[in-house]
Amino acid sequence: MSDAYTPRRDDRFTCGLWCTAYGGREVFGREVRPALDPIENIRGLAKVGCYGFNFHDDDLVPFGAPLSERDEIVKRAKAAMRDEGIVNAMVTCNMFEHPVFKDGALTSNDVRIRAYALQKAMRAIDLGAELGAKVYVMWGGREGLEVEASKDPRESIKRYREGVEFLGHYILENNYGMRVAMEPKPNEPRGDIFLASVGHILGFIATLDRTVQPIVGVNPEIQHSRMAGLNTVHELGQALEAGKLFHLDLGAQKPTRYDQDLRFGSEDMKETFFIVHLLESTWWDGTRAFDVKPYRQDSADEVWDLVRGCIRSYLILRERAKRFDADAEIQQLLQALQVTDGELGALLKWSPQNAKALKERRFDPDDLARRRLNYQRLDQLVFELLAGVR
Ligand code: GCO
Ligand code: MN
Ligand code: MN
Repeated sequence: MSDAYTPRRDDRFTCGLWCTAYGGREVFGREVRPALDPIENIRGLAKVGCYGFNFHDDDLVPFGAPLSERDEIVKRAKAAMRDEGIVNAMVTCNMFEHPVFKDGALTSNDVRIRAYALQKAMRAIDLGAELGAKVYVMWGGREGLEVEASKDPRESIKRYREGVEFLGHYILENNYGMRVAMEPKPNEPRGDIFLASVGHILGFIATLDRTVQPIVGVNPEIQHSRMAGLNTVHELGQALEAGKLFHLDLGAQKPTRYDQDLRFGSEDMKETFFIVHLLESTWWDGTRAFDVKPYRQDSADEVWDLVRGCIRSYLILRERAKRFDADAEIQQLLQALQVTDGELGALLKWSPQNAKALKERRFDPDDLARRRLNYQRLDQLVFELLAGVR
C-alpha cells in the first residue's frame, strides 16, 4: 500500500550493507542473528525502497579472497543491481577490523602498515568504481590512540594528510569521478580519534594540496556529533556553507553515550527535524544515507523494519518541514526577526571609508536591546507542529 510516506527513487535513500548485516556482536556478547549474504542484502535494501546501497570492501568481498572470487561476486552484485534497480552510491575501505590495523592505518607509526592501508584503500576504490560509486568515505576508526605518549599529534596529522592526498590523486588519475568524504568521530573504537568533529575536518581540508582539495569534503554523522555533545544542525550548516558536505550518515543517538546507531528519528525529534529542514531547504542533491544498527533484540526479518522505519520517519519529517515553511504564524515570527537597512548593511562590507563612517555613527544600544523577539511563542509553535497538533 502506498501513501505520502512511500519512498521514490528520486528521494535517493541509501543504506550501508554493514547496517542490515550487523549480527549483534559487541564487547559483551556474540552474534544473535545469522549471517546475511551480501547479494541478498542488496536485494533486500532495494525491496524496502532504497535507491542505493553503500559498502565497505570487506562487506562484499571477504577479506583476502582471491581475484577470481572477487570478480565472481562483482558479477553477481551487478546482476542483482540490474534486477532490482538499485545503484551503488558509496564505497569505503574497512581499515579497522583486521588486527594489522590495531594501532591505526594511515596514521600508524609503522610505515609498512601505512603502505598496506593505501594498497587496500586503492583496491576498495577500484571496486567501488566498478560498481558505480560516486563517493569514497574515509572513516578513520583506528586513527587514534589510548596511550598519549605513543603518537606525536602533529606527525599523525601529517601522515593522515599524506594518505588522503595519495588517495585523492589516485581517484583523479583514474578519472573515477568520485569525491572523498571524510567522516569525523570523537572516540570509539579508539580512546581518542584524530579529526574528531566536522570542524576538525574542515580545518584539515584547508591544508590539503590544491589539486585534491576540491574533491575532498566531509561526511558528518548525526550520532558522532551527538556523542561529542555538539549541535548537528550547526555542523551540517557549516559544511554546507563551505560547499563541503559530500555525504552524510543519518541515524539517532542519545548524547554522550557509545555509538548507538539507532533508527533515524528515534531520538531528539526537534534536532532531527531541523536537520531534515536544512537539507530540504538547501535542495540537498546527495543521497540520504542511513548508517544505523538493528537492536540486538531484533530477529532477522526485523532488520528490514529498521530501514523502512528510517525512510518513513525521514518522509514524515520532510512533510513537517513543508508545513513549517507554509505556517503563516511561524513565518511571520521569523520574518519579524530580520531587521534590514540597505544603507547600514552596505557599511558592513570592509573598506577604510566604511570603517570611518561606522566609527562616527551614533547608536542607541539601550533602544536596540529593547526589541521583543517572541522566542517563547516561536519554539512552542515548533513543538506543536512536531507533536502533530498544528
Ligand atoms: C561508526 C561509523 C561507521 C562508518 C562506516 C563507513 O559506526 O562508527 O559510522 O559506520 O560510517 O564504517 O566507513
Ligand atoms: Mn558512519
Ligand atoms: Mn556511527
